[in-house]
Amino acid sequence: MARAKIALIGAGMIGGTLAHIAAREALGDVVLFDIAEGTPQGKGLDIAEASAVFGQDVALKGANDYADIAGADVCIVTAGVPRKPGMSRDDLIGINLKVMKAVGEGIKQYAPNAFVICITNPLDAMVWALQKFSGLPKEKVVGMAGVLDSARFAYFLAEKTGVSIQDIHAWTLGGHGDDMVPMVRHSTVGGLPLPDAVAAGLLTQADLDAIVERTRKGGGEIVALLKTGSAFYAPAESAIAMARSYLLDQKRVLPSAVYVSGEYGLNDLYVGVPAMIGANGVEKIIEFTTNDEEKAMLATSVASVNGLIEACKVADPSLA
Ligand code: A3D
Repeated sequence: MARAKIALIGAGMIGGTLAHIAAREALGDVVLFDIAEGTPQGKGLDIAEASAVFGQDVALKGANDYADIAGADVCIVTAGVPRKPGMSRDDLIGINLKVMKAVGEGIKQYAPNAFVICITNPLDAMVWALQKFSGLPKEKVVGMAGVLDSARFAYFLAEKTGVSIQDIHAWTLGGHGDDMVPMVRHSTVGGLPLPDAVAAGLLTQADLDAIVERTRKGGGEIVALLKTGSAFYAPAESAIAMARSYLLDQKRVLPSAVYVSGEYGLNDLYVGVPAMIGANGVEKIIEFTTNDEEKAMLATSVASVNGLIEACKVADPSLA
């Protein structure tokens, strides 16, 4: 059987890391596409040379022409600009919306059957716009944010409790902004929901509150440290988990920005919810029970996402 073809639209920090991981685990042949000349070719060649050491038979190619993504099974989109210190994700709309238009048209023309994972910020609005610009089915266009935000939540819980990261399951829902919703009652340490983990003395309520806050600001913490860009290792790992679930029909339930039609009482937007990803793309949305407090937090987060979508419609009236 032919190897899968993975097109990485954007060959910057996340794009290069995606290429490295995809090649190392032989998830498929990789095309790195970017408007910058030389960068995708250089990164592709560097990783191809590394394949002689890590021993996988995969092809890597750098490209500046959308024709090279033809027939891709998966497209992962990181094209655009990342945050600098002092910027919010929302400050990126002006530039990145134009980029999504070009990318959406390229995917529509050359890879209309692909499963598309958007990472470009502000995430929930950009994936919404990318789906519109590409015209691909909504279940085949998703955004990566929840896997990353939940990974940060899980890591902070592991660090505080000393429990193996493998035995922690953490969930964040809502938009990918500072008002995201870490789901405390649905997240577990060693099988214990977090309120029970506090009662059992694995961490204090103050620890938990601080971890929730740190999770919400997790992206900004890395931006402040790096100074020249935003996180890339954990975002790349997170998108690969989503691509793997699609390519291998794993049907993993991963918090993802997906198009909602009535789930959680929400309609006609992309927002982070637990989604089962398999060979057909988003195959099911899992609805957690939500109490009044969680509903209110979700409503605040959704209001932010809707605000970004409205800003996109103003910036590009063809989206209205
Ligand atoms: P960076 O290293 O700057 O790479 C972006 C690449 O996009 C550069 O190589 C550019 O040349 C390229 N590019 C710009 N315009 C175009 C275009 N029109 N067509 C093709 N390529 C283009 O950024 P990065 O890889 O660190 O981050 C990429 C995006 O991901 C940014 O928007 C970040 O804000 C976002 N991001 C999202 C998350 C989420 O969890 C959602 C996390 C981290 C970063």
